[in-house]
Amino acid sequence: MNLCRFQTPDEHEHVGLVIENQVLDLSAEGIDRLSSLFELEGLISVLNGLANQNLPKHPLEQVKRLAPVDRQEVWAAGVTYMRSKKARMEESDFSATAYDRVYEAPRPELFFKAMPDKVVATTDAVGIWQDAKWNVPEPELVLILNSRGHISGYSIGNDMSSRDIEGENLLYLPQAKIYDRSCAMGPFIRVGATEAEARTWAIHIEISRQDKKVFQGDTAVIQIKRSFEELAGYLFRSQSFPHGAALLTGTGIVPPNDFTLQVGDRIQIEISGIGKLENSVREV
Ligand code: DO4
Ligand code: MG
Repeated sequence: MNLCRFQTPDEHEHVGLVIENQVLDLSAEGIDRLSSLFELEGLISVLNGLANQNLPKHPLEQVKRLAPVDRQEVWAAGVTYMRSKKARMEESDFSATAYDRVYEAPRPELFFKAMPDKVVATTDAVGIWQDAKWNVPEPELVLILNSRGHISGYSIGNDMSSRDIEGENLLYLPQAKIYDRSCAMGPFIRVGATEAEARTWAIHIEISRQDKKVFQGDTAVIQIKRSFEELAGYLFRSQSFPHGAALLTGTGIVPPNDFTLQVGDRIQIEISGIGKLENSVREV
């Protein structure tokens, strides 16, 4: 089952349950926040009940999709795939040992990424820093966590990164990672899948420039070194999230070192159990 946030022409925000090519408007039942929905016990049976009611429907293609977070802080894990560790060790000489160590250490790398209203939805543009020379998308599985730290669902995220800023000095990581339009998420939140099922999913990215493919890459969720519980457990250790949190789980796809995004590029990220997140690129 897939949930989404969407906007109607009157600019009101709604919560929707996606059934085939239709969005069932849950706001008609007084459900106007995804974060509140994830606090419910027995979410799947609640959604099954709602699916059988005669709620207003909209064709999926005709609604403006919003990022599927409303009050959740967005965090990210890093260096959770061998590919990410190797790429980071290459981009920076004096930070190389930090990446090597964190990959093996009990404590994962976790960093703050975005407030929910700064997250870009599918079909909107992600941004590249105006003074960065080496910019890449990071296609990542997102864990949607409720206030108790339980996984309520999964989404697709893009942890946009400026590799030259990050590589120059590890202390610049927040600038390489946090700026306008540096995080995209969507198109849905997939609910009802177990961690074991999510670990069978494939991740695929394609980047095109003037309708020509300039990069494609693949990885598999099973390659993530740490369990989801371990990542979520560290995030919720000594920190509370009254509205829940979204946690990007790290990238396993890094384009070759001579690749950088350009304004106008199109990025498509697909995760087999969820769908496709599509964004263009603009300068910010
Ligand atoms: O340590 C830098 C960031 C790592 C990251 O974002 C990733 O591995 O996905
Ligand atoms: Mg990342």
